[in-house]
Formats: sequence, C-alpha cells, structure tokens
Amino acid sequence: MSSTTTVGQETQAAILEAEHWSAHNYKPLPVVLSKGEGCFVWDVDGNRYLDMLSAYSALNQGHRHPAILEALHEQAGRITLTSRAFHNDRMGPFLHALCEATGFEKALPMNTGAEAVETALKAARKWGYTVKGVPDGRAEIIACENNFHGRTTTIVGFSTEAQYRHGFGPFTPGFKIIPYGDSAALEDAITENTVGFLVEPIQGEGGVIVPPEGYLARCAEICAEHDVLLINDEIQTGLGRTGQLFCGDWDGTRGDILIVGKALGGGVYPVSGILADAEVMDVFTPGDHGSTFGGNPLGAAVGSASLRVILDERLSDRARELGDWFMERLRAIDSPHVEEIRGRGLMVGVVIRETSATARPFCEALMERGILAKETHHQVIRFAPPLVVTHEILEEALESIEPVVRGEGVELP
Ligand code: PXG
Repeated sequence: MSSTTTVGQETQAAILEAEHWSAHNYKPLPVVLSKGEGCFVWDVDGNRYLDMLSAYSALNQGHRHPAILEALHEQAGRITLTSRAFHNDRMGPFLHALCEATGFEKALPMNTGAEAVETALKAARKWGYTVKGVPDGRAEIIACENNFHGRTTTIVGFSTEAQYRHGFGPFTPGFKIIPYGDSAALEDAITENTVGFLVEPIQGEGGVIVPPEGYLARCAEICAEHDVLLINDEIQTGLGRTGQLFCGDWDGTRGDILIVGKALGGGVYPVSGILADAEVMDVFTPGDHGSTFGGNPLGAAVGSASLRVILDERLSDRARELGDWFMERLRAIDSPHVEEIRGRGLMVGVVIRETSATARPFCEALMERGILAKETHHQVIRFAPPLVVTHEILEEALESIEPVVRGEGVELP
C-alpha cells in the first residue's frame, strides 16, 4: 500500500471512453477498477488499493464476500425474478430475518435507497391521514438542514444543498427544514399536521456530522409525545457501520420507520427497504405502492446472506473496536491541516482546514499511495473501509495516511 501506483494507458483509455459516452454527473478520482476482493480493489493497470470508501458503506461485508456470492449463484441457478404479481419462496424468509434482526413487525422491500426513502415518506403521509387524522392534503414532514436522502425530485426538493435542487424544480410541497442536532427546533416545528421527522443519525454526505449526545433519543421522545413518526434513515449508518447494528442503537432507538439499503445488498445487488410496526405498515393496501424488482428472489437471497454475514461475523463489534483505535491514531497525527477528526465506529471524517486546501488533493495523494478515499462536503476526507478490515491492514494503511494527512505529497494551492 505504501508503494506508489502507476497510471498506465489502460486507465487513460478507459476514462476517455467512459467520459465520452456517459452523462457528466460525477467527477470520479482517475482510477479504473476491474477487480475486488475483501478490502482491496485492483485497477486495470494492476495496482492494488485499500478501499476506504466501501461504495459509501454498501460494501460493509467487503468485496465479493464468499457467503453472499454463494447465495447469489445458488439463487441465480433457480429463479431470479417473479414480480410481485406472484409470490416467491425467498421474500418471506428474507423479510422474516430482517424483522427479527431489527425488532419491527413488518418490512417492505425496495431496491435503492432513494426508493426506500420515498416509501417511508408515503407510509408516513398515509399513516397521518388514516391513523392520526390529519386533514387531506395537509401532512407535513420535517427534515434537517444539510440532509442527504437521495436524488428523486421529491427528495432533492427538501435538500438544502443548492446544487442538488438547482434546475430541477418545481418540487413536492409538505416539507419543513430545521437545523440538524437541535431537538428544541424539532419540538418548535411540530404542528398538529406533522406526520414524520426524517433524520440521519449521523449525516454522511453532509460531512460525517455527529449530532450532540442523546439527540436521537430526545427526538424519539418528542415524536412520541406529539404523535409524529420518527423516520430513521440508516441507509449509510446502518448494518454495523458505526459500531452498533444501527446507529440509533447508541441512543436506544430505531425509530418508528427504519430505512435500510446499501449494505443490505452486500455490495453485489441493490436491496433496500423500510421496517415498521403493523400500525404504520398496514396503511398500504394492494395497488398503493410497489416496485417491479423489490422483493425479487435474487435480491431476497442476497439480502438474507448479507444480513447473516453482518450478524455472524459480528461486524458491528469490529467496527466499534477498530474505529475507536483508528480514530485515536488519526487524532495523534500532528498536522497543521487538520481541523477535527470525528465519527463513530468505522465512519470517520478528517476535516481539513479551509485555509489549507479542500479534501480533494489529500484524496488524490492517498490514491497515489494505494488508498482510495473520497472527499465529502469539500473539506472532509471520509474513511469508511469494509468492516471486514483487520487491525493489520489498517496499521499498514496508516503508514500512508499519516504522511498524507501531514501534507506530504499533497498539492496544496
Ligand atoms: N440516504 C442516505 C443516508 C444516503 O447516504 C441515500 C439515502 C440514497 O441511496 P441511493 O441508493 O438511492 O443512492 C443515501 C445515498 C451518490 C451518493 O452517488 C449517494 C450516497 C452517498 C454518496 C454518493 O448519489 N448515499
């Protein structure tokens, strides 16, 4: 990992082809990956990298986990898609296991995170009208400043990031924004028409923002007092990432609607969903909501295996133990460029001082040393390796991370 990588012709050619034929809605680091295993990936020129992004926590189990691949292959040899017009023999056992692991009574399977968030918003609104008694068309949902919940037109409509919204309106009404981490603001914003409070227990895309201690617990109390659903988006923080099965567990709450995605597909297939008790989930009747692919047998088999790996390999414990130690090591680096190290478990942000540079040149320097990390929110280097990472692998990575964080080999302006 400490050896310097070399960019060859294959990389250049692959980037040129992709840039030519694709929409330019991303600005990836200039590396072209063609193989992955466990915590490592290889580029088309044969360089090896430690993956410290894990596809934004969709690869908590590592690349190509054998048990997940076995489930994928086995299921692919039998049946892959039925649609929900028919039953399949995989969805039931998958949702049963998911409910048992999370403690909810019911689950509704989807594919991507944004679809699951949309599903939660629809569930909350319909619950508001049919159970809480909110007058038709008046339901309000509260979300937070600096949120990230996906890219649909409804979801970007309540984003506070100008770029996510600009050019995509008009937007869905019925959302209210409050500051993140401020439970008093939640209480003030609630009206008799409020049906839900949508929140990330740690804001990932917002820059690994950890709210004040006890924030989610207090929000859960406020929501319960006012008959408002706490909608906990654990798409990025869930399934072991922060050192508990769900980040809300640090505060003793999983919310009234729990949204899961990313690692539920074990990095091989998009699997997401929402969990809730019957009082909420039973608002859906046939025809209200659906998805061609949600709950398909291949996704259900992969989802079951992905969940089993998280539990059987105690990946939450590993994230907690390694995360505490890793953050301590990062905090010990004496660097004029670092403003703060923050995070929980193996969801770690190194905040670069604005007076130094953005986090981007640091990520580029890390890449040259065989570490793949991606900046988030301009100033933050995010370190979120697969949870199957070991002490030894991280120790070796620190040999590259420490000099880069001190500024060695970083192109500063
Ligand atoms: N909620 C949270 C907390 C997320 O981090 C989503 C919802 C949406 O998930 P889908 O599967 O629809 O992307 C996320 C996604 C990107 C990108 O490329 C997305 C995320 C993180 C970084 C980049 O759009 N998180």
